[in-house]
Amino acid sequence: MKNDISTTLFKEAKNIIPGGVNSPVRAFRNVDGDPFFVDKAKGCRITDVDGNEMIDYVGTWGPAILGHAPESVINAVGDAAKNGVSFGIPNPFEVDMARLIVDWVPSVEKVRMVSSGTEATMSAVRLARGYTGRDKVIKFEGCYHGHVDSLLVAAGSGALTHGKPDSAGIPDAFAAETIILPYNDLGRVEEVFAKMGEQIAAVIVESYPANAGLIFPREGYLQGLRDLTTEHGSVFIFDEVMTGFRVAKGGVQELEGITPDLTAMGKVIGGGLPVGAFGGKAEIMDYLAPDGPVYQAGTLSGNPLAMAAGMAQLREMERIGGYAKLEVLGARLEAGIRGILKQKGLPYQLNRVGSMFCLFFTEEEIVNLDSVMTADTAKFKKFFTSMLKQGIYMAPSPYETGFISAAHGNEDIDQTLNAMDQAFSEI
Ligand code: HOZ
Repeated sequence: MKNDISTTLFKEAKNIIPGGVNSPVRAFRNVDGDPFFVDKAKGCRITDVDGNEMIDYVGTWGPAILGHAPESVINAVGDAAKNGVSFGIPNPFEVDMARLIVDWVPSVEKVRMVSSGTEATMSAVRLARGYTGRDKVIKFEGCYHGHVDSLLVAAGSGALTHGKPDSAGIPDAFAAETIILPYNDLGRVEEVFAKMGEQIAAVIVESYPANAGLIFPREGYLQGLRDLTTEHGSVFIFDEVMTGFRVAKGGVQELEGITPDLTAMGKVIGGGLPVGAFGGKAEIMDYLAPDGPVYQAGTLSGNPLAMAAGMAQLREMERIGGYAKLEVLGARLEAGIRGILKQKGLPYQLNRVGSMFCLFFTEEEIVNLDSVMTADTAKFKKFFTSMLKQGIYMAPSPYETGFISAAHGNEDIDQTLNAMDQAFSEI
């Protein structure tokens, strides 16, 4: 792989941008390398500034469900831009988007738009505290809810990748309001509620944790959390920033038949532009200003370009039967990987739902962060490096989830499987 231009850019970037990147997950430190710089991306392929073309499974960390630069999104953004790029005044796109979210996401009766997934979870937690008049929040080890102060403890994603699950800069007093529990252990949650249930404002959980690999809930776990929060008057918050509009139109809550009180959304809903949203029961959402006492705001919230991009992406997914297509592609990739692992006698774990997947270099069943941490990171590094050399871009961390887009085709999946066959032989 040629990398002269990327190397020069990264050298300059390191002098003027901390670590040379605008988000730590983009750094290649965990895979002993330097990031490449992208020139352009179309469909499932990206081309870097040195002319290397790759099949992409990062998909801008989730939003690119139709692949890169889909015509429908480009046209919608272009059309909207002609009428103005930002108003700070209500615009009709916001109402269309709110209507779509309320229609698609089973638990959402009212919704407010924000500009990122972090803002969505942060606002949902504040609202839960304002609504209940309580301070404590339960979160789970390895779950990542964006870089919200009180949630940046025992966090996943880049915080875990770079060895900082408990970030510096979070006052002890903030962290003390967050109760950290292992994922998939309902007994521990019951104990905490029995001891201090009247202090717990909310339980926040990634609907399927996807920032420490991809972990699935045990049978009854999510319903158990739902029942406990109802019993104790706490707000149950589903973080569907990764899974919302990705695993199904209505996210995990549709697949699992769980009704959270509040849902945080982002990624796919913005069509690649900066968007988040949080919504839920009208009774709780009405605690927001200007109707209620909980303040929450944003200059760019409901931005017309972001709304147009998101609407166009979601409507196009509907038009092409995107979710069914992604399931077929995901199943092909899964069957191929399982076939290779079996043939080579490798005991690794693979988790997949629809177009989301993660491979764990361990023989332990993946149920929580402890089991994720048994994976062999040296093997992951070799695997990642081999795949990249063969023109397949996976996230540069063993703790991130892969994404297939509707622009991937059978040939792309098969090319990926051939590369995996080779990579597994090299590690
Ligand atoms: N939430 C993203 C996937 N884990 C990470 C995006 C970022 O931190 O830049």
